Amino acid sequence: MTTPLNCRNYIDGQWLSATGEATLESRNPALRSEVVATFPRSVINDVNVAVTAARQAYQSWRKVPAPARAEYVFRVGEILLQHKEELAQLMSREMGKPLTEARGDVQEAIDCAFYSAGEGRRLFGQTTPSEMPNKFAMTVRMPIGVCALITPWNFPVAIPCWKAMPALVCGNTVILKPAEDTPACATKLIEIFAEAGFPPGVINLVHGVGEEVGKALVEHPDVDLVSFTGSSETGAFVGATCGRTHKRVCLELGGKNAQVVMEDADLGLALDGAVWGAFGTTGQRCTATSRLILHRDIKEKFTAMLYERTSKLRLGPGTDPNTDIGPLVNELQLQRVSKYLEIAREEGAKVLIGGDIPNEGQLKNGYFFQPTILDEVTPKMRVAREEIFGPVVALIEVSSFEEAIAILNDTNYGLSSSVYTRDINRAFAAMRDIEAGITYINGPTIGAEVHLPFGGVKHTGNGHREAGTTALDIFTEWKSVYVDFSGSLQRAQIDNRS
Ligand code: UN1
Repeated sequence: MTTPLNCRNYIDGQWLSATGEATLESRNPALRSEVVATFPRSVINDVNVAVTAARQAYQSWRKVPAPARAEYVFRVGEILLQHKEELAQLMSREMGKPLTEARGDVQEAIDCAFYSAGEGRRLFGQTTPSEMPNKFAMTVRMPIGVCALITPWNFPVAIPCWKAMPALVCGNTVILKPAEDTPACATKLIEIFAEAGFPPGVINLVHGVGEEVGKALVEHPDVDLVSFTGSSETGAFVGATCGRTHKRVCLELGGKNAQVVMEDADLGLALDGAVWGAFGTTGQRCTATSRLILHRDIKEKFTAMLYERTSKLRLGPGTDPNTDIGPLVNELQLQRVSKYLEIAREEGAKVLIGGDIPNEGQLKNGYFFQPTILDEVTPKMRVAREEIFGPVVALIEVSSFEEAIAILNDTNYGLSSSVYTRDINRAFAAMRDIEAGITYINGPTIGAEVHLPFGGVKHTGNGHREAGTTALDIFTEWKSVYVDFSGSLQRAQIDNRS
């Protein structure tokens, strides 16, 4: 066992202890006895100090030319590359995902760094003719100000970077409030930002509890923007508070993503996608495949294939290279998933495989849950409607393509979706008719790339899209600029009309 990392806040370019004495700890979810890190339970005063620093820094940061701002972000990407393995190992220990996936998480942050840095030399606005002679019209993007980024534990490096990198390139300053489960990942990440040499106050880190630090940030009058990824319940609070206090708010919330497998699909391919989509990251992705909508002609065969593959998945610590499925992140998640299994049984779903906490050997030391297939699920059951965030997939049988799409859409959420078919007409109809922010054809519901918009419809979000160039729309305001070089007053809509 290694000595726990002693995490501190990073405010105004300095590593600081929090105002209060209280500390919290993160533990290895595969081995509860192992404390990975201790971190401060910050209080409102710490938030206030961070906001003051970020506000102060904003005044000069916004004037640094965007290409120069982007060079800092580029440097973060270069340093991340050097620390990729170390960060992946830490992530695997702190939140449990298998090493290959942890490396992917860091890689997503690296991709985001290089992609966002390129925007420093674009940040395009428009020029457009004026309706008046001798008058010039254009649009420019302006930063918003102080951004509070409240991030989850499931992508503890990638998600803070998705938010922070475009925010910084756009000229904002940032306060990161990371999830309580992954303070060490956040601390190591911010060490890398610090090494990249950002001026003091441009990027800040405040550890603590969501109900305290997160809430204080959301309510703080000097925070201009909140970007939150997490549950729909907390998202509703964040959205309502930001509405009341006139803050810009970007919400990335839950999902109840489905993969459709039609009777004409390549079943081997669909199987690979289903197993990866449902059980990758132990189902703890907002893009995870939570429902498998299967055409009745292939349902029996496909279910047998899925059963067989699922039975071979190896549970274990993420740090073990032989592990397919790591633990859930904490006790609460374990209880939540267990509770949904109770609900599934009460509702009459059939547990084909899994459905329990494993009790063999070392698995008892962590928050493991068996990969689970629920059969005979109907679209109205709670397990077909509510986000479980665990290695549980519900099988729903349909008789036609139209029914498949209708059931896929019959949810409050709309993040990711997938259809396996060889029929090009169906593929295009799916792209048109599915109500989701992301649709995959012949690919699983997980695996978004950083240069495309990421986000969803309905209760999944509030209309914003992270990543891609759409991230710039979150972190900037448009300004329309008119330059009249006629030397006289020209009244629009009046002087050019007889
Ligand atoms: C998330 O679960 O919040 O598309 C993000 C994916 C990853 C990102 C998931 N690139 O599955």
